[in-house]
Amino acid sequence: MKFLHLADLHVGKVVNGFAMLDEQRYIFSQIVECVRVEKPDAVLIAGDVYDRPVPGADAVVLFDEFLTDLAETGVTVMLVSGNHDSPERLSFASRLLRDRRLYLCGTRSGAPLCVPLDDEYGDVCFWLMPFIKPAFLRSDADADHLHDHIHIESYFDAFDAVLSRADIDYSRRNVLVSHQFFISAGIDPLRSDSEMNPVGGLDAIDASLISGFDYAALGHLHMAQKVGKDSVRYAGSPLKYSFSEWRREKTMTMVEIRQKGDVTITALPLKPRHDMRVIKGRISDLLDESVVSQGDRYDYIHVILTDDSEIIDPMDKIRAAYPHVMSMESDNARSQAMFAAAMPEGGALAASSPYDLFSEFFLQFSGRAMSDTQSRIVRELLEAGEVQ
Ligand SMILES: [Mn+2]
Repeated sequence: MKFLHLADLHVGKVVNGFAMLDEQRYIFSQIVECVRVEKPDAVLIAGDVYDRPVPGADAVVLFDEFLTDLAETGVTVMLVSGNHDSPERLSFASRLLRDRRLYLCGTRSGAPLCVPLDDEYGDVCFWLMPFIKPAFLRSDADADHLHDHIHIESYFDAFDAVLSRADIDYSRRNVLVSHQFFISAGIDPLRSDSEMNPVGGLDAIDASLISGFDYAALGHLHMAQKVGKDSVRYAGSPLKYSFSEWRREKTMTMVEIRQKGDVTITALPLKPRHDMRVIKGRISDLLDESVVSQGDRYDYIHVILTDDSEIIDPMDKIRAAYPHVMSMESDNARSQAMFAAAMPEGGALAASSPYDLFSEFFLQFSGRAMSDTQSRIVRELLEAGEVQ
């Protein structure tokens, strides 16, 4: 059984004002070509298909083209919703499309959906688990399982409750497709700035919960990585969506499971049409044609200018040489002095209460102060020890 693991497509994403749609179209055609050549049995897409719950029309058109191209190769496609997706919209026509070997699993009802595929060694069961959070289960109208809800406080509880409804025979071969924040005890995950970060990591689920699967095809973290063991993996996004990833290469993950316990994992390179990179130096050097021509001038660029003197309209000048320049900062004697002046004294920070720190954070993040209700909730959570 051979399958391609993808995640975090974020179709329709706009990065620093630049629509990524053409980049996505380019990378999707590379993925389809890989499916034609490698002939996997299935393509798994582990959530965050779209960047927004209500994607733009052009994003829907592009994803429709991608699914159609994949279906034409004869491959089975399975996908689950991520935290960016609307579960209901993603499930549109899902029951009809199962006949076409397309499994769109946006919403959850009861146990996770099992899609069995067989090969010469028997069945592999693919368990499709859409993104869940504790509140989804607390509001669950599914009265049969009401006794579960009383104890559902954390993401771990919620995931555990749903998984325990599945009748999984771990002596056979099982693959999980899921979009959650899994962590392995004692190991810091690689995070990208383009992920949505709830404060404090309350969404983390210990990966021991899913260690019984022969492979866990995960979505949520945008950098490809394993979680503890090799067979529990994030595929990562197929494109770089923030400069925090600029030095890393993007891949898609091909997995082959033969007999139970015999798993091969291969990272296949993805080559973007235009890369994302950081350039640093004096503006006269960066604009020199011999420097510009060393790379693709249409790459998405973050510029760090080191000039000490004032430059008039630096962004316009940079853009003339690098049309896709996204952002700019200065790293010179002046900016270093300003940074030092803006840092609070160590003592001032230590003396602030957690509530004061949070309200300052909220103000900076949202541009307004907390409402009375919001500040009451935060105080209650802090007093209850839920947030530290
Ligand atoms: Mn994502």
